[in-house]
Amino acid sequence: MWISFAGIITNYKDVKQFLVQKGHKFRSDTDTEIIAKLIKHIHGLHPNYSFRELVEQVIQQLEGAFALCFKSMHFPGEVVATRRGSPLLVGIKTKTKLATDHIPILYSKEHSKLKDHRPHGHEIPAHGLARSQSTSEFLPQGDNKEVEYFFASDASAIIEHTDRVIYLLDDDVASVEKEGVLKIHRLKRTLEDTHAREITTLKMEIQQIMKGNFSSFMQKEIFEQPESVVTTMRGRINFDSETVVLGGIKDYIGEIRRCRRLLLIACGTSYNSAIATRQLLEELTELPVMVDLASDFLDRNTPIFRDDVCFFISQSGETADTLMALRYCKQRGALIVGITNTVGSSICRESHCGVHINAGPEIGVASTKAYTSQIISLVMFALMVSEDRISAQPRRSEIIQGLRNLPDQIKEVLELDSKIQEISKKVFEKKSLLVLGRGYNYATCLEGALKIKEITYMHSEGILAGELKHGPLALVDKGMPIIMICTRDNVFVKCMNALQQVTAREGRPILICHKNDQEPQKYGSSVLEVPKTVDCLQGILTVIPLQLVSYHVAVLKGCNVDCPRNLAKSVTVE
Ligand code: UD2
Ligand code: MG
Repeated sequence: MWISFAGIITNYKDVKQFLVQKGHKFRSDTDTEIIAKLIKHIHGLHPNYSFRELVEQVIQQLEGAFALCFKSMHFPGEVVATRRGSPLLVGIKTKTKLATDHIPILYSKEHSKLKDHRPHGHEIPAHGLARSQSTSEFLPQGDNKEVEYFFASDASAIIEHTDRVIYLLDDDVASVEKEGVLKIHRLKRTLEDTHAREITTLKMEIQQIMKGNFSSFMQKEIFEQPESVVTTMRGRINFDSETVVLGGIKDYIGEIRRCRRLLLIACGTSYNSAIATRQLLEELTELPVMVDLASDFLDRNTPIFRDDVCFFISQSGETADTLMALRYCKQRGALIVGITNTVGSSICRESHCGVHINAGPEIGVASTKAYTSQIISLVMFALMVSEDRISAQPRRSEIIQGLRNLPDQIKEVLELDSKIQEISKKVFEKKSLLVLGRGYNYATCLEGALKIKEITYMHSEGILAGELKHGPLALVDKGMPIIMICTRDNVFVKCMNALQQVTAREGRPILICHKNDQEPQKYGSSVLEVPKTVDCLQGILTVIPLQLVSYHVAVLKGCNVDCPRNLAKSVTVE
């Protein structure tokens, strides 16, 4: 059985328990496996059911939101796909024109759940068409009857193959049977049914479909963050019981708790996500945490031990330096944990275990939503490791509730967009831009400055506010553009101190601070107010304004936002 699954099965535990009682054995904790075992179970009860009928039975037992695609060695050459709550479409590619632009829906005769005897193969076609008629209509005209079908969640995945698609509705069951004919079935006829699914011709360009209403992928991805952070957490955090389970790590948690130290190794933005979470990892795991740039780590021939746990963070899972550092640590017997966005990537394959950040494909070269999802993945890891520490419970609870509110707060930050565009107009012609902060916001400074360098080609530097008096203060005068992050956390007083040093030298920083916090605001030339969250999550809300600053400055300077010069999405060359 081959199943492609997107979404979540909410009654997964009940179904699993039922199947275990029936004697089925499970190899994983994935909801994909319960679907496979369920269809196997029903097939055992009803060996005469067609593939499509089996799938119809399966989805009646499932609750949740899903898009599913099935193949089986018992039904060679057949595919069945269905959806509920998650998008699914069928792309159709033929050599010649199709005879029709709609496909009628076939209604299976009413049958109750798992009923034993039911008439086989009785379908009531819509509009009283004879069954053969309704399906043969769908074949391509002419001699070449070759048809290819593509099943995908999004048109962008198939547009390079065909521009003709059928968008399936909830509980539609689409099947391609042996003769290559596509049929769409529904179990029951309901009043609002349209009796046919239209074949839509996608008129937009590939890029446009994928970008939607945004001018670039980067902008789209920035604005996707209220949703991408949710998909990162989906199925992993239970906000009511305040439990966190990372399916890919849980079998290794004992070994991780007993380790000597944690090493986080990465490049660029992924490295910044390690900086962003280091403090929380130290706090919740009570382990020493080392953070390294992969290239520097390799240059140093760093000592690595069998009881080290090494994390390798990479959006693409192919970053060459990170991968080489992984192999170096693996050879020395350390436990290798991947944090990747790409299923099946090299880092994912070569790691012992890991977390898929599930941020969705990231196409813009400058990473945005992957960064926030990397942070959340590492935070979830810290929460999971500390689950058994009683003294950590109030802190864990505060963070989990913080994560729950994060999507709405990100939306609020995104509403600053037009204000940020105005601010960008004031700085885009400048030579340089300093980003100052400390504590949990230090990573935001590094990441903000990296975004600005990367896509606007302007010099920018993230500076730890604690280092100001050891050199960087010399840069400050009234002409130097500065962004400063100053939120109410345990380093707020120190930040205010740095802010005053800057203003004493006639610096007029753009401030990122908490909503309605008057104290820092009086020192700013302009202010970007963000909602307050738990200190260790604040960096997610403070980095978004900087992602937007870099985006708007790049647009104002006429730079290619998605493909900055000299840079590639996945850095696989040495
Ligand atoms: C899995 C399924 C998900 C859903 C869920 C239900 C996959 C890819 N994910 O998600 O679709 O069914 O279960 O509970 O099928 N891994 C590495 N290195 C990495 C990243 C991951 O080895 O860099 C491993 C990881 O240890 C695990 C597997 O890949 O064995 C899947 O990781 P995941 O994070 O997608 O796992 P999970 O349980 O959230
Ligand atoms: Mg692996």
